Amino acid sequence: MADMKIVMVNKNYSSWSLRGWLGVKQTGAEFEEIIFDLWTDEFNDKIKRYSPTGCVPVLVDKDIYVWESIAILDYLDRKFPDCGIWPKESHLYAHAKAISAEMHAGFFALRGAAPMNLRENRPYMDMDEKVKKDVARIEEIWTSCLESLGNVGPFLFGKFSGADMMYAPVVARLNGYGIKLNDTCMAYMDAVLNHPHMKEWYEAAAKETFTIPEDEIPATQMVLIAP
Ligand SMILES: N[C@@H](CCC(=O)N[C@@H](CS)C(=O)NCC(=O)O)C(=O)O
Repeated sequence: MADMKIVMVNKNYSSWSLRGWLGVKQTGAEFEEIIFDLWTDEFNDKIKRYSPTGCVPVLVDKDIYVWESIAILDYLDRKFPDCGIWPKESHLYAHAKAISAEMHAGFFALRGAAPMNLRENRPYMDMDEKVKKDVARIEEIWTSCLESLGNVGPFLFGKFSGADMMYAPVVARLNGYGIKLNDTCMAYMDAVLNHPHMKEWYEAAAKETFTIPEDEIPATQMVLIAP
């Protein structure tokens, strides 16, 4: 039996689960997936065994429990220092952690207006000012990493890192809602969507049948309006 387990909810919808899973996957170590259907009685009954917050993802490494996606990435980087979750150079590490913290603690307008739903691709509708502001900041973050930090791409810090893991669900949202960015960012989104771990996640999501009605906005009614 694998020492590490990652507790998650449905791959189609769970942006936070995706971040933790990409981290554990990058280690190359064996791990087990425990997946619940979000907000079902079973989830509500069992999640507290793993998570003091009642939220996923949670990484269980024997008797160590790590909740919060960014803490999971830090824990894995410390346990597997060669797997490259965070860049080693101090200035790149600082930049990667800062933009990841921005994602972890922000972009509420985009998150609220455009729930992750990997099975659906919707036509672009419209964005209100708050969503536009979030998208503009994301474009600025990605462009500055890809063009000004001197890396060779295709990812934010060269190789696929914790920063890409934190932004991978954003890539999925922008792609799914048809939101276009500059050419540099579009090429970056393409690289993320074609990363083998992302493809594996998308394939698994496509096989899920559980639905969350709130995240199944009919395309005809969809307007990106911030909460
Ligand atoms: N800040 C947390 C967010 C975790 C989160 O909100 N997870 C959602 C699933 S995507 C969840 O567990 N929701 C359950 C609930 O709110 O009851 C992290 O980074 O891990």
